[in-house]
Amino acid sequence: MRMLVTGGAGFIGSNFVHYMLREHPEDIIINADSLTYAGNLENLRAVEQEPNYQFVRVDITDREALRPLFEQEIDVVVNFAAESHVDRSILEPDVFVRTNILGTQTLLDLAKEFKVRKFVQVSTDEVYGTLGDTGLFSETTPLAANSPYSASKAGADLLVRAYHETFGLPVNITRCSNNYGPYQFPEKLIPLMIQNALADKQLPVYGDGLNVRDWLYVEDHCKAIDLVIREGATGEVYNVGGNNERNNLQVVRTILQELGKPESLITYVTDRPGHDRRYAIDASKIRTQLGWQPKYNYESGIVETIRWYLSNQAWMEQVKSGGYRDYYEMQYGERLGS
Ligand code: NAD
Ligand code: TDX
Repeated sequence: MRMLVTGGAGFIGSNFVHYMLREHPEDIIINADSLTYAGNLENLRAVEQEPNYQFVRVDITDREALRPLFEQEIDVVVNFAAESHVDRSILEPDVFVRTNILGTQTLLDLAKEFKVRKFVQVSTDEVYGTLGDTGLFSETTPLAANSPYSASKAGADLLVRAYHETFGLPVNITRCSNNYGPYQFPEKLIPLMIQNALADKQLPVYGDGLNVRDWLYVEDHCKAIDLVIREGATGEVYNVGGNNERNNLQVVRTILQELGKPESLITYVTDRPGHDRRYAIDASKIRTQLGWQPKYNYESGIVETIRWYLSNQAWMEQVKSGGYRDYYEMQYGERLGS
């Protein structure tokens, strides 16, 4: 199978590339990523020489630059490429609309033209909006996005649906809850708090710290996407989540305990505008219909993740200093004449 993976240099995308090369060495992975601030080829250094792996620097809104990739007879497109941070979407919505909506539409057009066998859109539980103290998001929960980020993801989901209904494009959409694990950009809750705690800096907790997220180890998300690629019924949406609801304070306290740092570092700051209170996923469809099961439990997964960041301080320093961005030039600049 020849697979075009977009956004493969980001957090989940790079974990997915590692997962697929390990689990399906017979497949060919083409990683198409424009390397925004969130794209980091250091994440993929260990696999860059693999004969069945190829990296191409390309923006998913650039139709003509993408075309030669589709001419290589792509079987499956998995679209991870996105602007993914809610706080940034509040400051700068434009780029979210451009990449998440127009970029997805560009890929859909090419997938249709080149008759790919499957298009998998990696979406998020945030498209459903927010929950109160009870209830779960199912695949039939109405879309009610609250941030420019989630609105752009919801817009993309509707386009994916429309290309199926109107043009018969074979699609699937996955909607996963919050992921944690290695290679997450340190703007997101868990790596940000780990970094601040290690440096004895304040930990900025939004609002009352009681917003709830349903945490899933990134590899379990990758496993779900792999299953959907191979066995997902055409046109279907699959929710993915591990029933690990924790409020933000609980997450932050676990980090402090594991690092032996005092709770006095916790600092309550002004809330995120439009801050969704609670996400929780009903994943019974993918569990019963495709037999998906998460492998990691939250208690051990979060500790493993904290230890990963501890033993990969060089990675973190490069990300924080922006040094990782030089890597592309060093590795590819001369070869590509850029
Ligand atoms: P990320 O921000 O870490 O990575 C995004 C990647 O996309 C980066 O490598 C970036 O360079 C690339 N990219 C951005 N704009 C691009 C463009 N115009 N053209 C080509 N590449 C571009 O994001 P992530 O956390 O790995 O999320 C990946 C996907 O999964 C996103 O679609 C996100 O909505 C979805 N998702 C994330 C989570 C989560 O908890 N992180 C949960 C559910 C769904
Ligand atoms: O400094 C912070 N302080 C804080 O209290 C940050 C960065 C976050 N938070 C809170 C906000 C949220 O309630 O922690 C929670 C998690 O925040 P993020 O890590 O920004 O994730 P979230 O907004 O839940 O969105 C994530 O999950 C769904 C991903 O970033 C999305 O890409 C994915 O779709």
